[in-house]
Amino acid sequence: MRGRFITFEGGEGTGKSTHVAMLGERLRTFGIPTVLTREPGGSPGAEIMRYVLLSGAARPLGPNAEAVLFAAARDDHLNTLIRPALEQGKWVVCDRFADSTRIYQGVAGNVDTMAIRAMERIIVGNTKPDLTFILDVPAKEGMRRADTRRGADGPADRFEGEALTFHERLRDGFLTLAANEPDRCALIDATTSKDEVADQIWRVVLKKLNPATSPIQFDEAANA
Ligand code: T5A
Repeated sequence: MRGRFITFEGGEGTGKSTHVAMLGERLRTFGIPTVLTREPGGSPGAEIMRYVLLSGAARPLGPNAEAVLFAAARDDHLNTLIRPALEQGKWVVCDRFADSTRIYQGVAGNVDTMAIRAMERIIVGNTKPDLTFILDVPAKEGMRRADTRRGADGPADRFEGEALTFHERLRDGFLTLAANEPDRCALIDATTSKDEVADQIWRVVLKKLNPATSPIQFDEAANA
């Protein structure tokens, strides 16, 4: 039986990496083999594309080309890591996935929606997330958190360096996505403490994916 595929989405500094790690730890406590990964990247080939994209080296090529490069990285990641893990019954928790292309390149970068959807059909196909968490904080707060995490001297990457208005468009795009796909997407108020956010996320996982029905042994004792 196929494992479960969970993705985390949202703007910069909303806590995706933090909660991918916290959820992964909780799932493993329950005896569920879990693979934690990220985009862009997650496989050797896609990590090379990550460097090209986040260093800004591809920026002069424009948003259309960047969208194609994100899709190419995703293709490698899906083929070499995500699909094999799901086929083995593992749960895959991924920090960003195809929704980031829809929002960053589509909504904020003005890449044609039909082109983005066509690439998604070809690359993602049926490997759609079972559940997507959209972490929401005001854009200014997200940028403040990302700055703090990076440290005062760390350079901003390709997208962190964009203006506040760009980040506000991203937030609106993610909120619209959550409203349009309520069955798949769970909107999480990520302004509260890490533990409170993690509890909100765990309640949704229990309700929507019920780890007890995982094909892998569910260790109820771990919950005691
Ligand atoms: N991109 C990606 C595209 O444009 N198109 C695509 O298709 C894809 C896949 C990836 C970039 O690529 C773009 C989007 C991105 O710009 P990245 O380095 O992977 O870049 O960075 P991001 O995904 O943006 O993630 P960040 O590292 O900026 O932030 P996170 O992961 O959301 O946040 P996190 O967990 O690192 O937390 C940030 C700080 O806040 C603290 C943490 O401890 C940390 O210090 N924090 C909290 N503080 C207070 N309260 C809480 N509840 C907190 N939760 C976390």
